[in-house]
This record gives sequence, structure tokens and C-alpha cells, in this order.
Amino acid sequence: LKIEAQLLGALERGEFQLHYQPLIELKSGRIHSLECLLRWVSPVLGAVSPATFIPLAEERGLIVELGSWVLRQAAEHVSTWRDAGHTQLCVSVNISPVQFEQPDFVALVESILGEYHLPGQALLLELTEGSLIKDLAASNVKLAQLRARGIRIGLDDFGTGFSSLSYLRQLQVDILKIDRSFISAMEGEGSAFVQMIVQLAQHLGLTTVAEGIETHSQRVVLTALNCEIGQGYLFCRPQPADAIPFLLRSHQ
Ligand code: G
Ligand code: G
Ligand code: NA
Ligand code: MN
Repeated sequence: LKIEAQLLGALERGEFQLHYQPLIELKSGRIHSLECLLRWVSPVLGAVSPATFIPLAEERGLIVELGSWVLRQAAEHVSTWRDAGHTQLCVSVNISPVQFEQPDFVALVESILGEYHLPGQALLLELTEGSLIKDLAASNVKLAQLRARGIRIGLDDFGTGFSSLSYLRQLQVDILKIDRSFISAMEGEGSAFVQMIVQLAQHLGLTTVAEGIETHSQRVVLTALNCEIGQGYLFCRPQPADAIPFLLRSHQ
């Protein structure tokens, strides 16, 4: 396959880049954190979506190396921005299940924080339910180790799995990211689902993030439902790292 052939050497050729999209505190309008989104522009294939190349990288065993590069690059970026005066800034990094399953995952994260002299609070890790419940006990051991270092854990795409509600009680997470399919279906009765998720999260002491906010009316409804954080094109599209210092200054 042409994509696979190109993917094999793409990291070495420097074809990957990180973009960032802010998560916004709905009440204050302040930036809560920046989600790091991997981008690949191949000179041969053009822009390839992570929805295409991440699964390939997982199959071909490339995701561990690629995921480490993402973590290190994101650590370097947030360290630069914190040094420039955004001292509380946090970046949120998507973690593949394959990466999370590596026995040395926690050690890798700790070592990267050390390399860039970052506190755990500078990092949020986004995991999906599927990657956590395969081995719930083992996952919770790792999550506890990460959280003990101050790293926060977000449950991504919440609501799209099969067993969300029963497992949520048992997972050591801090943040619930409500999948954007719930936000786009929020007109009319659809908002009942979002309301239920927000209430459940509050009950469990979790912070809620609404993903994929595209309209002002979605924002108004989510704020009324006490959802704390929002993310989506209404606020900002993912931006290259170069554009982030300007974005941070304009939100101060
Ligand atoms: O940014 P975009 O909507 O194109 O992302 C598509 C999918 O790729 C999303 O599910 C997103 O979580 C995932 N993704 C983006 N960047 C990364 C990354 O660095 N690592 C992993 N594992 N997934 C990512
Ligand atoms: O699976 P995950 O939640 O990590 O996916 C994040 C992806 O969602 C990113 O690739 C980002 O480009 C995309 N995204 C961010 N905001 C919006 C939005 O408002 N609408 C849509 N359709 N996609 C969005
Ligand atoms: Na994510
Ligand atoms: Mn998501």
C-alpha cells in the first residue's frame, strides 16, 4: 500500500507536525489547555488524516515511536510557552491504546517531564474507554502512578463505547470529554443525554468537556447545563504551533 510505504520513513524525514486546539472554560472564556493534534503532510500523498494513518501506525508497530515523538515534541512546546510567561499552561496529548499498553509507558512519560523540567500539571493524557477497560486493574495501576505525579487523565470520545456508565465508576480519571456526536445531536431532546452525562460527571467529581462545539446556541445550552469546558470550531480551529503564542496572548 502506498500510504504504508510512505508512513514507514515519514518520522525520519520530518514530515509530522503538531497542531493545537484550545479547550475553553465556558464561564470565563479562558484557555484551560491545548489539545495536541498530529498532522502529516506527505510530499507524495499530500495531507493524510490521523484517522487514516494512526490505525496503520498501530498495525505496523510504528505508533510507539511516533507516540513518543508526539509526547516529547508537545513537552518541548509547552515548556517554551510556560517559560514565555504562560506559567500554568497545560497540553493534552492523545494516547493510543498500543502506546498505553507498553510496560514502560509511565517511565517514558516521567522521563520526558524530567527532560523538560515540567511538573505533571503541564500534561493531560487523553485515553479512550476501550484502551482502559481491556485490563481494568492494570490500567488503574498506571493511571494512579501518572496521577500521583500530577498528570491529569481525560476520557476521550465519552459516550461512544458500549459500557460507559458501568465502567466510569471504576476508572481513575479526571476529565470526561463528551463526544462531539452528542453535541451535534443536542437540538431538542438530544440535550437530555448531555445533561445526564454532565450531572453524572459532577456526581463523580469529574470535569466535563464538550467536544465539537460549532454554534453559539450549543455554547449557550452547554453553559446552562453547567458543562465547564468547551472545544470546537466555534472557538478556534486547530492551529500550528507557530500560531499559539499569539493565541495565548489574545486570550489573557
Ligand atoms: O485532528 P483530527 O480530527 O483529524 O483527528 C482524528 C483522530 O486522530 C482523532 O480521533 C484524534 O484523537 C486522533 N489523533 C490526533 N492526534 C493524535 C495523536 O497524536 N496520537 C493519537 N494516538 N491519536 C491522535
Ligand atoms: O477523537 P478526538 O476527540 O481526539 O478528535 C479530535 C478531532 O476533532 C480533531 O481532529 C479536530 O480537528 C476535530 N474537531 C475539533 N473541533 C471540531 C468541531 O468543532 N467540529 C468538528 N467536526 N470536528 C472538530
Ligand atoms: Na482527543
Ligand atoms: Mn474526542
